[in-house]
Amino acid sequence: MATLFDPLQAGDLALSNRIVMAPLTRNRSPDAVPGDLSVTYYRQRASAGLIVTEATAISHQGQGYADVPGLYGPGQLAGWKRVTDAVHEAGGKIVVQLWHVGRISHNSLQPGGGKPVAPSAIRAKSKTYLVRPDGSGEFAETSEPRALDADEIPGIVDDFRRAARAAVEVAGFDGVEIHAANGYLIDQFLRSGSNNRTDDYGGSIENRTRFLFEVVDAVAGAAGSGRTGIRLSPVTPANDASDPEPQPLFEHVASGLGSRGLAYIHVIEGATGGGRDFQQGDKPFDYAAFKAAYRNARGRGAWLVNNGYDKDLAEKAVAEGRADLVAFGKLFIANPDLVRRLKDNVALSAPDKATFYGGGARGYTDYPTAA
Ligand code: 8OZ
Repeated sequence: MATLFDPLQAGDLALSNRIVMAPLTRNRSPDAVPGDLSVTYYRQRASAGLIVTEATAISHQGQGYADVPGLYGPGQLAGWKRVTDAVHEAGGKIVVQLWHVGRISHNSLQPGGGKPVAPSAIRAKSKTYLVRPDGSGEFAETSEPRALDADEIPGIVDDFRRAARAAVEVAGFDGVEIHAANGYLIDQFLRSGSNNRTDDYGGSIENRTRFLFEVVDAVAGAAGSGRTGIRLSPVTPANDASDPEPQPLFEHVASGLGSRGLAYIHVIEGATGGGRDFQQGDKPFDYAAFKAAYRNARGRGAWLVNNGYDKDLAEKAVAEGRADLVAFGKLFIANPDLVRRLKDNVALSAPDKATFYGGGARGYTDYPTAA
């Protein structure tokens, strides 16, 4: 029977255990460049079987929050290279999460102060995080987006491709994770609540999933399919994501991914950071059927699950074969040596919410490792 502490080959990624550090936005990269503190933070957590970095913008247009990192400028890539070198020296593996926020942004963060872009000009009932000129943080309503012209879409796919290539060739990442979850650009195309297009990218499930598959093919072509994962959140309401019929939509996604040779599929079960049994539409989401759709389409990637897992639930999921890998978020914030603590049943530290977003070393690099 598999345990959390067994190694796993996920595509081209040879992982030393089944415990994954979930992507966690921390807003500590001024000018979108990860600095010394981020080098320390990720190095401290290198015993994870795999680190997925915080969401990282593929372009200036893909930015939606203050002080989140990017992958589109030389300083950003050099900053990340220092992070990947540190993680590799400590024996870890690290992939970067490729992010375009779409409508979850603010004019003040966009090139030329323009409107954020989206499948349709539908404003999200959601907030973003900005930093005031005096350095203090504030949550602000997301701005009204403009609908992308169909002829702008290939350029965004190219931005994903370029970021993926730079991530592995310049920044030294072991691979990339496509952020297709939590109500950001790819998810906005998927769901009818944010996509009322009448062209090839809207309407039918086939059309709403077109952008996702174009991005997957571009990224997998650039980084290598065995070094590419994808994150999905079939029912999350995060960032005003809504669709009354997630089951057929996400089963179509799962079967389309099956033939693409990806390293792993990362699934947020329920409401991101909230209830695991959260539901959209009139039926509970059937995660087993979703996974079966992937396997039936010859998908061989690792199945990575996330959301509210503790040691018990994680051990069960892996032992029963429901999952190959389990991602932990908040527990990794507060426990840099989470793998050892879970293995040896060492008490866990509790994370401090007040220091999740923004600030410096406090609540970021100062959580102790167990004696
Ligand atoms: C929390 C705060 C800001 C962004 C996500 C990238 O939900 C995020 C995020 C989370 O995927």
